[in-house]
Amino acid sequence: MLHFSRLVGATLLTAALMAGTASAQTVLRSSDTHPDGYPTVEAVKYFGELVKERTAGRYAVDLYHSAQLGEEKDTIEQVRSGVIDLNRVSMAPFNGLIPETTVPSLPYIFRSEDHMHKVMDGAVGDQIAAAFEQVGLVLLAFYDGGARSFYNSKKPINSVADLAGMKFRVIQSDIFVDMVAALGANATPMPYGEVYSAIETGVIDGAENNFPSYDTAKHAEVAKFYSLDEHTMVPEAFVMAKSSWDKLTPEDQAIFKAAAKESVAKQRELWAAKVKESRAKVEASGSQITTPDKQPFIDAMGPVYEKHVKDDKLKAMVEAIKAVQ
Ligand code: GTR
Repeated sequence: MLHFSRLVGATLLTAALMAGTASAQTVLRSSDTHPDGYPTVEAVKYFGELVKERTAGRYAVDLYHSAQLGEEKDTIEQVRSGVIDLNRVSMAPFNGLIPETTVPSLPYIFRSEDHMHKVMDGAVGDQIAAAFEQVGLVLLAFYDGGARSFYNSKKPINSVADLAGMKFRVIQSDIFVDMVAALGANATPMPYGEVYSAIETGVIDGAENNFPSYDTAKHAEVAKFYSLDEHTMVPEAFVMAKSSWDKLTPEDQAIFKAAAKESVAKQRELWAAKVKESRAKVEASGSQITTPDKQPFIDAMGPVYEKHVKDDKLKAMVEAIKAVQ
């Protein structure tokens, strides 16, 4: 009897505690296409820990990795409409929605990773971040996405001419479609999750991405030829639904901003290590890496700039980026 009442008491106490926690804590759902352990996933988890600690548990982040909430384009709609609170996505799928995101997605716009960091941490980065508000989002952080290069199942690529007539999956952005066309190849935009089987079944010859994606999405298993042409260096975006953001007090908004900023430093560190690790891994498993001369690739990009950098605002942004030393 004594035992029974103790048990009931304990159960009631647990239930009360759980109810207390549930009502006091807002759990924010965040999406990422990458698997657990990927630098962007780990950076958002770190952000969540900081937020939880600094709001004394009033906020927590529940991260759905591996595209559990859908492919990038769909999750962008979900976060815009407030169905999910947070999302970590590439900036390229925003190109059609937010003109300012076009600029950092342009081929060979950045001279180096260091140049990209200086731009995104400076005035142009602030301008791009502010533009996210146009589509109902608050930009919390830009993360590293490294340089994207072509890979394929057919042959080593040593020059622009080697790409002629080949079929590549590209990320869902017109800039990428036009870039591939300017190089004499054909582009098919498709969701990330469909790329592996599209290469395996020969629907496409290859795709383009950084080493960590090429490795963790297992594309290296089906496309052994990786050419380090490094055509783009599109930063990743970590965004929050404006509707969720507006529910935060100004003090909590400051906590979120600071935590996001700290997660950037963490992500950059994790990223640099992951690029090395993934490159070593794919080389060990038989990928053949070629390093074509980049200049002819750069020279072929005129039509892409002409088509996508038309108005004065974007032209000024391109000039401002070039001026950053
Ligand atoms: C990766 C990026 C993902 C996704 C993917 C893709 O580099 O981190 O967010 O955009 O590329 O090509 O779909």
